[in-house]
Amino acid sequence: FNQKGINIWFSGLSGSGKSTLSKMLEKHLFDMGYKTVLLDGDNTRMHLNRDLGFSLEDRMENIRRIAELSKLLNDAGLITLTCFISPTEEIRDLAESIIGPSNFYLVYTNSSVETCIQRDPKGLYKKAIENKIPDFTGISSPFEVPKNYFIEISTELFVEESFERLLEAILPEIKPE
Ligand code: GGZ
Repeated sequence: FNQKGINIWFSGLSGSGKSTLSKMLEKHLFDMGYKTVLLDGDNTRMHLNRDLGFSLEDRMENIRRIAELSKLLNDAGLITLTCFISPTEEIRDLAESIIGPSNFYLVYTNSSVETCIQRDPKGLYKKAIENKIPDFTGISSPFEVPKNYFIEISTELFVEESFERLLEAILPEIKPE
């Protein structure tokens, strides 16, 4: 069927649930027959963006490339799910302007820094607090809360509940014409 190639852009702190939610959503859409691509730091910072670090300048370039890639995939009719901290308004505005406002759905995964520190699945917050990782978002590098978004998901709730809310919001947007 003729699907709309849109982008679902997850923004939030490390450990705020971007990957968990986006993977659940991708699986659900795939099972419904949609063609999707999931992009995150794990599959892009090692390769396409391996020359980039975590200064605000490098994050901006990281997001610029991801948004350009998403745009190409969206134009080919694919639904992209992109999971990047994308910590500032300027960075998110850049992504939106490249992808195009009508195809850009910002999902803000909202967890407090305290909750993320408690979860800390990779031990990165601990290292950042000990000054072993510089420019760490939420500790030594800023995260600006998005002013505008398609949906805000508080990931302090149960994950199933968060996912159901997200799905309910997204499905009407991607219904084939
Ligand atoms: C933030 C960092 C940093 C620093 C390494 N700050 O939880 P993770 O490990 O798997 O996800 C984080 C990922 C963030 O990369 P993004 O490309 O999403 O960032 S941005 O959108 O701001 O460009 C984290 C890991 O990389 N990581 N060092 N200093 N996260």
